[in-house]
Formats: sequence, structure tokens, C-alpha cells
Amino acid sequence: MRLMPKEVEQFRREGYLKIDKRVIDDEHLTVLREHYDAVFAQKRGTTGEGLRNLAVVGDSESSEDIDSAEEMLQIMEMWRFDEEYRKLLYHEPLLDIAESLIGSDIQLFHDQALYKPAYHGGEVYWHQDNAYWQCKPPNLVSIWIALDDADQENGCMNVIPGSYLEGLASHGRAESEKGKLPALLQVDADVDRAVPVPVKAGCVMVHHCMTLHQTNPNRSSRDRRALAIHYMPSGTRNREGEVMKDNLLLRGELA
Ligand SMILES: O=C(O)CCC(=O)C(=O)O
Repeated sequence: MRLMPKEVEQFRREGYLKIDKRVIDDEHLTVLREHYDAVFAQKRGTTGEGLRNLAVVGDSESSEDIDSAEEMLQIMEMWRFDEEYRKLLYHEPLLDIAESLIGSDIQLFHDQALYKPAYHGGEVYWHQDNAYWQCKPPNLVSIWIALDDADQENGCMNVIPGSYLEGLASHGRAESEKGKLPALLQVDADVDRAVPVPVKAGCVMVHHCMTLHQTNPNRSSRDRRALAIHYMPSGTRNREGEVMKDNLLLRGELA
């Protein structure tokens, strides 16, 4: 599923791309949803083993503080907990999309399940991913996979087209009307330039690690389950300046 030249051009211009062609078929989607729910159910019974609520307000993000009134749930490294998600890292259509944008030597930076439950799904504030990651060079791309239809009612992605060309903005701790959110960063964004990116279940959107993006709370009656896979060109350095040679090689060769 290599991207067409015009899609690559659009990504280079805007720093994101919505792909309406199905990347995950219905049967695969059913399996992924079942396994997603099973991992979340299993993690809910534990503390400190991968599940975080990014909507927690306070000074610490420990799981004891989980405020179930608002939930922006995250499981980092989903592939380590479930074989279906490990296999998904090697799903050819996803790697073809990544290869069209970052070349043929592709490593996993990490993946994350991002779950906004119906009625009380929390917000993710305007940010650039590389404000968290500080990777060098900042050439990573993320494929955000919708496991449910994601739209403006249940918290689809909003992006600022072209923002990835404008450099890294200075981020601070996110703050809601209830207080500071220790797990999230936030930056001022020119919301007049924002565009929503609704994505149907089984389809994806791709964004550059310098693209400004955000998702709204989910007050609808529909869950919004998603998985983001963050890909890096082999040879990328972490915030300490070290080449991340131990990260999984998904396609091609190590630099
Ligand atoms: O899924 C969300 O609500 C936020 C996703 C996000 O910020 C990301 O994939 O970088």
C-alpha cells in the first residue's frame, strides 16, 4: 500500500495525511478490538503496569490517583502485552505507508493504545510529539489507527496543517479548569488554522512528529479506541543523543 506521489506531496506540505482506504479489514478489526478490550480489562485490575490515565489532575501521575470521572487511557508498548499487537507492527500495508514517508529502514520508536471511553473520555492538549520525545533528527512519523469510527463527537484528531515546518514550540504542563495534568504537555496553537481529521474504523491518519495536534473529550455514547504506532528512520537518536539501535527493526536494515 505504497502512497501515491500526490499523497506524499500532501504529507510533505501539510505534515499529516488521512488515508481513507481500509488498512485493517473487518475480521482483523474484530480481533484487534477484542484483544484491546482484554488488555485494558486486565490492566485495570493492576497498578503501575502500563496503564495510565493521562487525564489525572494533580502533582503525580501514579495510578492511585486515577480519577475515573475523566479518562484518557493510555497503554504504552501494547505490543509487549499482546501477540496480535506485536504482529500488527509488521502489517505490510502499515509499513508500506511508513516506508513511503521515511524510507526503507524502519524501526519502532514505540506504540501506544489511546482509549477515550464513551461519555467521559478526556482531552489531549495541543502538542508536537517531539516536545515529549526530543528525538534527533525529528523525522519520525506516527500512524494513528482508528479501531472505532472517530469523529468530532467522540474525539478524533485535530491538526494544524503545515505546523511541522514551523519548528518546535515551547511547551508547558497541560492545565484544565480542574488543575495541572502531570502526564501531558500543552502549547498555544492558532486554533483558527485547525482542521478535524475524522477517520473511519480500520482506516488511519499519519502525522509528522512536529505536527501540532490535539483531541477533544469524548462526551458521546460511543467509545473511541485507537492505536498509534510511532516509526523512526533507523539511526534516529534519543534525547540523550544515543542511536536507538535496540529498538525493533520492522523493515530494512539498521543504520
Ligand atoms: O489519540 C489521542 O487522543 C491522541 C493521539 C496523539 O496525540 C498521538 O497519537 O500523538
